[in-house]
Amino acid sequence: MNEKKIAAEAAVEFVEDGMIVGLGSGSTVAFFINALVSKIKSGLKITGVSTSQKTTDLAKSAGIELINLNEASEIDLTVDGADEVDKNLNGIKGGGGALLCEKIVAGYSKKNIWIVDSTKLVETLGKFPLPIEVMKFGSNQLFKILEKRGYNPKFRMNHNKYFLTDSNNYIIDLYLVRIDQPEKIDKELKSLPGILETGLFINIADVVVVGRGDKYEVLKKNLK
Ligand code: A5P
Repeated sequence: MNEKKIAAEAAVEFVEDGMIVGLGSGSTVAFFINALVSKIKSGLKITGVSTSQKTTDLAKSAGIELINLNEASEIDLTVDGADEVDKNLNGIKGGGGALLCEKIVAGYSKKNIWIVDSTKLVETLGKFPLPIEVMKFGSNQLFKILEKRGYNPKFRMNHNKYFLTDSNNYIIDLYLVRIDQPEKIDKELKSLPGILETGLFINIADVVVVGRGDKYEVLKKNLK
């Protein structure tokens, strides 16, 4: 069975009538949108807030009503994917390049649920390259600093051109291998001029729904 699909279909049960729902980005969220549409067809009423152009296109073509973040009174729940999740439910996101808007929407959501397949669970974050969204302006200077600090940066490319985010910025992926202190590196990176956001999502997910084989499990923060 497709574990992403299983997790996505399980997460739909967290959506209640009348909610404003943040819609993350990526292939797992695409399954979630499909599952949500089935519920909408059977009478569920929700309004979506998208985190990327791809999700906007998908949700619109599926007939989901969307408003933008500025128009939303509040976001009841955001459902998003992740690239890695550790046992504290901290994660790396941004494999698809949507991390900046994903983090903004998550930050203004009352509850955040991640949907992942079981391969995304890790002991320590960092095997997945850490994406950072950076301003084009001065990005070569920033790159040199990241290299000097041993963070193995690589500009993300798309068909021999710089990959551009929805906000027209660059992504630099950091090949760190392991991140023992996510908070520390997040703080350090954010202090560097030109870094708009990092793909480290710390203390954001309240619940992670993991597809495992043909079942799913629900992980919750210890303290919540
Ligand atoms: C998009 O930029 C990412 O943060 C995605 O949420 C993440 O890469 C998960 O993607 P998949 O669901 O495609 O694995």
